[in-house]
Amino acid sequence: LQLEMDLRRALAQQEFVLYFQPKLDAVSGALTGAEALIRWRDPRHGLIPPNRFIPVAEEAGLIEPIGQWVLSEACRQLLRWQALGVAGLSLAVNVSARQFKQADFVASTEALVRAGGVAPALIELELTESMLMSDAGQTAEKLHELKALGFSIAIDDFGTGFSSLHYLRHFPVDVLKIDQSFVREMFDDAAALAIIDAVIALANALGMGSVAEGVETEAQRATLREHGCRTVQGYLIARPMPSDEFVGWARAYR
Ligand code: G
Ligand code: G
Ligand code: MN
Ligand code: NA
Repeated sequence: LQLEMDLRRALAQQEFVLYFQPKLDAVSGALTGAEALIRWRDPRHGLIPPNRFIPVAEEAGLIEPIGQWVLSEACRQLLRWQALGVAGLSLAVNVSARQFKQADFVASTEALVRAGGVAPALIELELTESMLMSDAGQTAEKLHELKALGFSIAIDDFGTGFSSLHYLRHFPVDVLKIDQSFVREMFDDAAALAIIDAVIALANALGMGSVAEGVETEAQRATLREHGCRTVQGYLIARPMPSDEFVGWARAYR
């Protein structure tokens, strides 16, 4: 309850901040985009990671306003980057299950991005498998509406939820994000590498993009590239960082 009150205050006092982690084209190495990851700068406890407060925010009904803040702030930062010469990037934003379930999710997302002055094509919405599996009818409709508006749809942590390959045929998915647990174990567990291989093949065959997360070593990156993975993200390239640091990083990288 204390945490819930603190979260309300955090929202009111603008204590949330977005960090950004770069995503690279696995073949050319070009910087193609970033993932926005929320943190809470608590005046007493310092920087708090999302795993510690997103579940509470969901329980407390605070995830909608937080999700809306994330989208607005993501748009604001993307425009800033463009003004600072770091242009042509797409920005991935994590969406929580409860946020996506809201009846007005599509309308409110469109309104926020429009108000933010950003083309929906530059925003990639990261959804999880479990979100897509519950209430498949509603989900399909929402995804098609988001697609029609120009948003890009990624399935986050792919392979860790209750997947049905069925939905890959019926939902307009653009990108599969290979969960970092597979990447972490790719050289220790033959099954992990086999699954990575299968997911990349699936994405390529269906005309979808593939992102490997949690890439920490050159060996992982090289193997992912050899297996046809399109995009890489992880500490090897850079840790998630505040916006200004991201701009500096992007300039130095180019
Ligand atoms: O950044 P970090 O690795 O600590 O993120 C941990 C988890 O928090 C990840 O599952 C990530 O998807 C989630 N997360 C990060 N930022 C956001 C956000 O803005 N909204 C939601 N709903 N989840 C987020
Ligand atoms: O669930 P989601 O994919 O949104 O969560 C991404 C999380 O993974 C973030 O909390 C981010 O900080 C973390 N992360 C990003 N790159 C790496 C990495 O290379 N290694 C590890 N261990 N975690 C990472
Ligand atoms: Mn994510
Ligand atoms: Na993930």
